[in-house]
Amino acid sequence: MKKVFIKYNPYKLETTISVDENPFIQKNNTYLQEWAEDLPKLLCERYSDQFFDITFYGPLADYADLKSIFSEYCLKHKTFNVLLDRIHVETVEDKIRRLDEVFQKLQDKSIDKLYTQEITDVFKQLHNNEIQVCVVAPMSVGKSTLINALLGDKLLPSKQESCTSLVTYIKEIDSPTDSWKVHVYGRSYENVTLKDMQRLNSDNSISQITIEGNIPFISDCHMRLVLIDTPGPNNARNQYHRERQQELLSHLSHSLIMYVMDSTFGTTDDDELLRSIIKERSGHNYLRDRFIFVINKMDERKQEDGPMEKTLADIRTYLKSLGIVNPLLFPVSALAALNIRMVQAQKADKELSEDTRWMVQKLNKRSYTQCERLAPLSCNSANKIVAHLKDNKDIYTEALIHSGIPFLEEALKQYAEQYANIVKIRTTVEILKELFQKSAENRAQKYKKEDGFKEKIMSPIEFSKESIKQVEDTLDSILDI
Ligand SMILES: Nc1nc2c(ncn2[C@@H]2O[C@H](COP(=O)(O)OP(=O)(O)OP(=O)(O)O)[C@@H](O)[C@H]2O)c(=O)[nH]1
Ligand SMILES: [Mg+2]
Repeated sequence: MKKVFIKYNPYKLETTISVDENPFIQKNNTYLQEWAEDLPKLLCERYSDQFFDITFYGPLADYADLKSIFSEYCLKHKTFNVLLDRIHVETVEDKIRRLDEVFQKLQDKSIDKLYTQEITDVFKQLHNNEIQVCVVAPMSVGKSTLINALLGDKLLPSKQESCTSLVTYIKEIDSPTDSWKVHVYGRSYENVTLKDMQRLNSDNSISQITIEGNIPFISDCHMRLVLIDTPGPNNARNQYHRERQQELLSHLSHSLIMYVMDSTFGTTDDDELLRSIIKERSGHNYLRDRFIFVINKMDERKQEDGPMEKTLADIRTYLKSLGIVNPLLFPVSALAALNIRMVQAQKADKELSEDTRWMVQKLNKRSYTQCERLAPLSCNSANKIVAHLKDNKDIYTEALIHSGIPFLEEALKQYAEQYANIVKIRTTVEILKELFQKSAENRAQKYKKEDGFKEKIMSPIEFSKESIKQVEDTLDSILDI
């Protein structure tokens, strides 16, 4: 029997595994779930043993996943044996409580007043159970179509040329019906349709709206998903709208960016937009964790484009050059998924039904357009989706699987249920540290300028520096387990 010790810190994305006190695996920058499926096999191969006594030092939710991975392996390999135990670590709730204590401390005004409002905003976001997923891409890559596919409804306007001109927040609410309600500058309208949305989209006086309704794939999650549709860059209607869009992008500190590309990735438009978003987050660690990349329009691939793996590898190299290592890439065909769902919900007219049937046949026939193989999900999750959907056994469901959209939905669900709070805690710590840094610089400058008053202001500065240091140490310890 081998004794295995696994220490996993999801806040710092660090995993250390030792066997009989000798180092075995050290992984950074990935969640445990992304690779732990291979762990039983790795252990058996490396140690030629079938019996492991494992102690896990990490959060309960991750322990539960590890347990199910090992149980499954035991079922398939009858000679494999495992004992599993866990050492308790601070919970998400404990960490949020400690952050609240930091917030209380900050109220004593020893920190620069200049940043008080920003700090209040950061804490508001920490406590809100909304998860914002901001969909960003150059023009016409398929942002609105992708959101429609996730909603299973043609609600957001989309067309071949530049289309979306306002920022739309789509909030998941518990709703007994599948109708949508829109809020525009203090007014609300029920039963909103695509036509209403087209009208709002072409109204020059509006730059932002909120829609509420049932987002089917995530309706049983305790966190509230908010999808944000944005205009492609250069598409915001006028200077005012462009500024609002810029403002939005710079205030997305807590949101996940779902960045959409198509086969033209890396063009000037893409480059500029992505670089500007990355710049907003520069100085933040864990950059990779702030993005999901969606590679759309896979249905348009031709055989001569070569294997999809090659395209994804090229995108990985491109993103690495921008500082995003090991990104999550989901190849999809958003339009096909949307149309299939319209047909399945009997919302498609004759023309759309015919087009969809043709699309479905194409996706089912051409293996080089099929996305499910390359979705970065654990085999377990992927198999569950396929098994669940395949209950239907019709050609539309088969094509829906090939569209890759159900896999992206599962990843968003897992993010909401498992990772969002961790990312929120980590982001709160990072932003607070950044604000303190700025505050310290600000004070140092004041100190220089007011040279003549050195004596007078010396002690408050020293006091403040010390209290900032204390807060920073507490913040660092919150990211430990
Ligand atoms: N073949 C194919 N076409 C798609 C897909 N997704 C979107 N499109 C088409 O691409 C065009 C642009 O789609 P939109 O959803 O309007 O793109 P957008 O990114 O929201 O565009 P803007 O709002 O103008 O920035 C439309 O004609 C869509 O039908 C897809 O998966 N496959
Ligand atoms: Mg759009």
